[in-house]
Amino acid sequence: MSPDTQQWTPTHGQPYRPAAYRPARMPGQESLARAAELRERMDERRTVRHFSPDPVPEQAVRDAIACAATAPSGAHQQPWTFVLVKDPEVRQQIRAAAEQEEALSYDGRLGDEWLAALRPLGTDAVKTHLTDAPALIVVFQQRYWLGPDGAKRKHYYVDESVGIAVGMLLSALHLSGLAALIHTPSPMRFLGHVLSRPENEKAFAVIPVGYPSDDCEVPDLLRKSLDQVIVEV
Ligand code: IYR
Repeated sequence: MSPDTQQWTPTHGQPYRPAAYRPARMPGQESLARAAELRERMDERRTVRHFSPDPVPEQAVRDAIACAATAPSGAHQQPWTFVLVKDPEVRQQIRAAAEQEEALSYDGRLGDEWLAALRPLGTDAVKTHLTDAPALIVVFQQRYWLGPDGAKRKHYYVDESVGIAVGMLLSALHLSGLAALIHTPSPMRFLGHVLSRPENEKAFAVIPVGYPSDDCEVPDLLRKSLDQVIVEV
């Protein structure tokens, strides 16, 4: 097969073999009960900014990443890399670089409108969560892949694919009893340098993972009600 037609897939561009898919159908009553329970459990998820340094069960974090990696993706290209950072020195390096960027952002780079939007949440340029939390998951998007001939091959719907995967990651972490935060220092280019990622990867978010600190507080947010978010036709 010529490099032009070669694909990144294990099938080298050939169609996947069809596989029978016949999951047992869940009785309606059970669906209702599970959906209601899940709704309640997900409503308990909160973004946490104050972490305990206590260690977390590492395999639970890897399993959550494995859940995220089951996400659907454009052309099933799975355009994601999850870097699990445990090393305290690397977390310190990430914090120092993030705080440098965030200081510029909060000092005016964000602009008045953006700063006003953030004010109710009380965030600032100090990012203690990056060193307090025992683990960080740095999510990278693979904007393209490099074929065997070194040429760039496009990935499709990368933002959507990685966004869905991160949503699944947050759900998996929460349902495994772990707290997390989506942190998006901007610009994020330093993450690729600190973590020595290849040039086809672009940082998407930093996700500290751990337990809330003993004195953790979260804003007493209100969520939109169901009828504010659903339109049924
Ligand atoms: N990236 C900055 C600013 C920030 C932006 C949004 I939109 C938020 O919802 C929260 C923070 C930071 O991480 O502080």
